[in-house]
Amino acid sequence: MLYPVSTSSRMVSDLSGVWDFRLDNGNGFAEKWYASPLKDAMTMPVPASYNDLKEGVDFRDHYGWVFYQRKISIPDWVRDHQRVVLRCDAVTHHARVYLNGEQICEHFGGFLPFETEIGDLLKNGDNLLTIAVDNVIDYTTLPVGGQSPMMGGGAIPGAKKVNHPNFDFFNYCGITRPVRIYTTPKDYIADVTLVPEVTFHADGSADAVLSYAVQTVGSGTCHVKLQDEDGRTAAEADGAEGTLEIHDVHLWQPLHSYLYTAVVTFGEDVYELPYGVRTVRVDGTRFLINEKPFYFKGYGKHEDTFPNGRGMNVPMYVKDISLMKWQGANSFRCSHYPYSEEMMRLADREGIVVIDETTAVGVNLKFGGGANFNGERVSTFDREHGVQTQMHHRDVIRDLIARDKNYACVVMWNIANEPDSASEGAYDYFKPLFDLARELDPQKRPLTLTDVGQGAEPEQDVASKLCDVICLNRYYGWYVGGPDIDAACVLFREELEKWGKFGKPVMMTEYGADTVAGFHDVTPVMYTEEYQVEYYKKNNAVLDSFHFVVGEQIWNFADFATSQGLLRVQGNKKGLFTRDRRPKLVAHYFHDRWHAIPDFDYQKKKSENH
Ligand code: BDP
Repeated sequence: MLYPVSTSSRMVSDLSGVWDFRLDNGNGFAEKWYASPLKDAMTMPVPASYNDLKEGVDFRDHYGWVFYQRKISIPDWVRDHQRVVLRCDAVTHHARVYLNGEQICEHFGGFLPFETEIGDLLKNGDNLLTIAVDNVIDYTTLPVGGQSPMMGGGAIPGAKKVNHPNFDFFNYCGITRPVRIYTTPKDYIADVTLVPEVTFHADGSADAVLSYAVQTVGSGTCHVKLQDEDGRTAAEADGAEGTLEIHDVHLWQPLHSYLYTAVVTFGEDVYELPYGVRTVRVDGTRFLINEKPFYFKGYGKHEDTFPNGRGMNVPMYVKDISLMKWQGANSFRCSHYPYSEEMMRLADREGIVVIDETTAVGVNLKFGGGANFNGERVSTFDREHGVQTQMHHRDVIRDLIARDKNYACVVMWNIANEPDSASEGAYDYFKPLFDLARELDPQKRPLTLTDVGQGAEPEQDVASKLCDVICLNRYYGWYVGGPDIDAACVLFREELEKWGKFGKPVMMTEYGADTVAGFHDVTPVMYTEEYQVEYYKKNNAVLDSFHFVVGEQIWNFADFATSQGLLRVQGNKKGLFTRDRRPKLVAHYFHDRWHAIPDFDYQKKKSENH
């Protein structure tokens, strides 16, 4: 799906601003709140999660539907000549959209865009747009909601109805990313796909052939021109499919971005797509970007700021990438859901390498006793009682790849975070999903799932069979063995040795320790800033001794909000930075470490040292 841009043939009208808002009291649909102006409406900004924007626990933890509303109008002359599309970038988790009281579309899943044509439905003058949003998560949704609290013990009699996330981040919801109206000519470009093939020469130069496909609707002729950053034409071709040959191509490199612009025309329609040329593949235990062995230095992140919640926060995206560069990082993972398109475009532009992730978090009913608490033992993939997410999981993979397939920054797809990957039924659940992703990605990027282990042998874990890169989330010295980090690291080393036997690259996609900023001790005790430094020094010493380890992404870039529980001190405190981006002691440790680790060839250096 194309990101909406203004060009000489297309207009974008952003509906960001203050909308009318009301929490459902159970009667919203029966009383047709979507059909007339909301009574007693509150104010609510779009885009943003609503949870932290008004006071009180009942508001923050509201369970169920809410209604957003505003007026929209489009000039007649635009509607006469152009196609008019309403696009929602993300509505968490389930949306019903109404125009003048009629439902015009519905969407499941809170982190990917959807759109619908409204040109023929609009009246002259004002039109009433209502978006009803449901935040309920359960065994059929991604992310998965449990039947009892994951973090805080069992539900008690009389407890009020709330969501029980089977994941460790606050269930922020609402219209979290922009809602826009955009126009195109009636005959239009529906999609553009570019796939690079690069020939590398001994002198360091390279030539590229880009295969392109333009999906169109209506009639017209198609032309594609590739401009370099100075606006010069690097290649051009006619037709809806073909190739573009770039002699002496300027490659997109980690931290050295270079974006061409593909200017696609079809009849009257013009679409412009920024596009970086690079290759990515796995070769034995190496992860190659532009044929050079890359070492991931970076983070698992969250879209989480105050008071936006998970709402788009472009200044913070820019700040975060600036902090990453300060620290010597080169990558992050979109844990645990697709990030906003603004962030993806920024990462492309800043040269930050991204592991792109689906919303499949919590596909694991074993967590902390988790959803099968209270004596109930349900296996995750039990056909009758377990999760019922596979169909939706397919949709998410399809829509994620459709949205992000052209980004150079995306080098790997993560199919799920910490699923119950060693249990019965896991292979039957995941094999078709991996097959689907391999089929749909035009660039055939590597695939992974971030693995939680739970004591199973690697052979029993579908990660060893299906993943191109073994990605491990491990907490040796925190959940496992803390505070005896040394003893825990012996186990860590033994486990890594086992994963190394598969001849695949291995990387850490999570490791960390909760640390409350300002807690200090000469003796590094748990939760102090000193402990976090010790934890990482010792874990990193283990990583540095294995040549097949291709990266370290720490957990987490910054402290973040989550469900309440005995292990969570006003949020998850594993950040290298606080929630407002102040560095903890460990941020300086990683600054020094990562500036000393090259982006490429670190594995070779490690082999030489051992
Ligand atoms: C992992 C999860 C992550 C959590 C983290 C933690 O992938 O979402 O926040 O552990 O416990 O299990 O901090």
